[in-house]
Amino acid sequence: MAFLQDAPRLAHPYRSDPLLPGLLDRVLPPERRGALDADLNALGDYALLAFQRAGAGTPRQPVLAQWGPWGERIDRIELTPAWLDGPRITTACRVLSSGHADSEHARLEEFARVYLYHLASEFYTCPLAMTDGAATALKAAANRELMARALPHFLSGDPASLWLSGQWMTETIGGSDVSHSETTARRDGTGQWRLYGRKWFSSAVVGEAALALARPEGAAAGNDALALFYTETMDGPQRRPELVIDRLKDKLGTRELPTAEIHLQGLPAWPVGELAHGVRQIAPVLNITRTWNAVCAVASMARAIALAQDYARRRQAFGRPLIEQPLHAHTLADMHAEFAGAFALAFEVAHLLGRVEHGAATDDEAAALRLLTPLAKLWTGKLAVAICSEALECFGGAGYIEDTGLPQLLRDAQVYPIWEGTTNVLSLDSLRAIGGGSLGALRGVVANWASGTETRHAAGLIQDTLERAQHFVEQSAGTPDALQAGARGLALTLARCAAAGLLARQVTWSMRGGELWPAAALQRFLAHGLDRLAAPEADNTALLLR
Ligand code: MFK
Repeated sequence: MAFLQDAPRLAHPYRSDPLLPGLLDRVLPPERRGALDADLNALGDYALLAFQRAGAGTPRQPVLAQWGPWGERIDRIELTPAWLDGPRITTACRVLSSGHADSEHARLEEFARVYLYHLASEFYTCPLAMTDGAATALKAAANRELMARALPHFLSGDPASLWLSGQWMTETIGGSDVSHSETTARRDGTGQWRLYGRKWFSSAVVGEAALALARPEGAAAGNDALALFYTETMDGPQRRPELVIDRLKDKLGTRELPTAEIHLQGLPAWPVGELAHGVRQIAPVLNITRTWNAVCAVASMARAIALAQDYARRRQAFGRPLIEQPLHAHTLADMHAEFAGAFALAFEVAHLLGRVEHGAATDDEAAALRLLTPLAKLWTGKLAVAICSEALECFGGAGYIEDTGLPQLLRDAQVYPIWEGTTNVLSLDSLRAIGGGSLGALRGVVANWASGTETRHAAGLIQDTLERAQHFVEQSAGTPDALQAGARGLALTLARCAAAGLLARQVTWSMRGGELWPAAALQRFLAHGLDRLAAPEADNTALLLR
């Protein structure tokens, strides 16, 4: 019998996770920590089941049926099994509702669930993220009527009454720049607002509600005049006829997620707040979904590394297992160190979000969160692609073969740096936050994380790098183009400094338990460098873009 290679096996994603249980043990009060275990174990079990199911069957994709047998318009989407499981798993394990519980730890507990559920859910987490964002935006707008109507559904504990919400911003004319949006809102004879237009990327078209940007009829041009509307898509069991699904997108990855192009032909809608400044009103959705994006990106990294490491123990080459080959082991360790930093940053943002929402954070922490959110999103998005790509390489040719399931990790990861704002748009959002005074707050918060006596060297490096970042901002203040050109380098530098500060805090925490990995992760992370600043004097862009 010819040699047959063992496939990589997945250990229990919760009980075997190298980072999550330890973080929760450290930061949650014992009674909350204990109460969380049942849901996290169940989500880990489900993730294992989904992994086995994916290995055993042919991948399925959603299918849009636009017409019924007698010629009627139906726009029905057949979903994959994981998507059909979605409402039951979400409600049984309180994936969404836990984040809105009355505790400063609620968001951390929510995102621990998201981390475990994400890959098994086949990106059902995407509409969950938007639903979470919509719930948060309705609360921020203090729109009591819409809150009373929608929140019991968005945060439902019953799969039969769970509603998903979309977030309809992007149009053919723009996704990053929404100022020329063409969707209009008009009142009908009864005074009811109705939406008319075309939305170009709708990832929750199977949902029952949506938040949509539209220009009230007669309003001025430009972004300030856009308003935010809440709308519902169903009339009992039927999709409303004023919502037409044109087609599903043919995407590089996230293929189980039915992303649609839609037309709105008079869909009834209600203003969320004032009939202007819709971008400001939808900003809470953006910040929530960007946090989901960061946590889901680290979930992809965790899966890629877990499989690559398991395989390295099973695969022999040149006389010994890959894990004993120094260069291969070194490569895996590099991946681990970056992942540890990314995990720490994504979960700190999640925890801080809950602490800010419940008034348990300092003013500096609240201001830092505004900056840390885009930083976490943009850095983890890029890193997920790099780590998934490196992980595929760890399997050699097998990593490039579809039915191993491995290429999907990379195809899916490519979405993280794109949706919810590209790396460059998020870098510009970081400048927006810095313009609001967040950098000083971030520096204070990071210095506090790295203030342990065992991490003085790291603290010094972080502080020097942050000093250079601040200098870059001050030096470029009078030249907006130079500031913008350097925004990505600045953002990556700040993200790495924040992650290093959190790894330093982990070293301090580990002193009592005698754990050695945090110091190793910090050392390796620092060796990869913190500074990604672009030197303005070295800018030769114009010469290259001839
Ligand atoms: C599995 C993981 C889950 C992920 C879910 C994935 C869902 C996928 C589907 C999508 O991709 S949906 C499309 C997502 N689209 C975006 O993320 C849009 C990307 N573009 C931006 O983010 C632009 O920066 C933006 C549209 C916000 C620019 O709009 P404007 O109107 O030119 O911005 P402007 O004038 O600077 O800001 C307007 C107001 O919003 C300002 O407040 P004020 O009116 O009080 O001055 C800003 O401060 C505020 N603002 C903007 N971004 C903010 C924010 N406030 C807080 N946080 C932010 N991030």
